[in-house]
Amino acid sequence: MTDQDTFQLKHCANPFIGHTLGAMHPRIVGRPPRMPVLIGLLFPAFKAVQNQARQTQAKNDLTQIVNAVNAFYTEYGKYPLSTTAETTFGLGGSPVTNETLFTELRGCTGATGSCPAAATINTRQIVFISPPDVKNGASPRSGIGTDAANRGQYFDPWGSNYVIRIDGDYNNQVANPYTANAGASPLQLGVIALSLGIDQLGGVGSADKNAGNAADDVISWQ
Ligand SMILES: [Ca+2]
Repeated sequence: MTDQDTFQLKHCANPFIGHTLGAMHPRIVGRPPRMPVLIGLLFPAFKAVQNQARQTQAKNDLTQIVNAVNAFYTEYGKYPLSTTAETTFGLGGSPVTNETLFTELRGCTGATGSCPAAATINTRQIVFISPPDVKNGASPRSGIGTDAANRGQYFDPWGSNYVIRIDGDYNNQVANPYTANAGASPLQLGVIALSLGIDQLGGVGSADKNAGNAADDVISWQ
């Protein structure tokens, strides 16, 4: 018996396990996986963590958007709409992009910088929300678009416009964008918002919130 074996017998709670691991140890560390194999194993885990972080970011943004619209209502006694119909901004709505809403909520003073126009309904030009500009205007994510093609649009972390639905007819209800597993329809709310998620599909007009293109959507109300 070597001195090391004697030490393990004296000091380990289970000397057999200690001895077995000791014997395996050189084989485990002796031939590390080749780098491409290691990257192949770690990359999916990294992507999953990254997507989880983006979902958290989207949820926070949605909360801020809903709070901003409600703050506008508190300030002006009406929603930032130029119509008296229930209105959806973004994919599946009219308009299909959201810059007209955020021009009002950001209190834009003119067609300058990332503002496409001056606010007209927000007559006192109060700032209700102030997201950052996107880092890449040609491939916009996580902020306000700055290029001519997307100026003033508020993008989610995957590159789609956030979708916002507002109770423009003031019946304290909005239609639920999903037919199942996303709460009642209509929803007893004045404003809701959603992100299309990593697939950039789903949202308004989807069936089951837990299935297909809708499963990765991030919603403000649940
Ligand atoms: Ca989706």
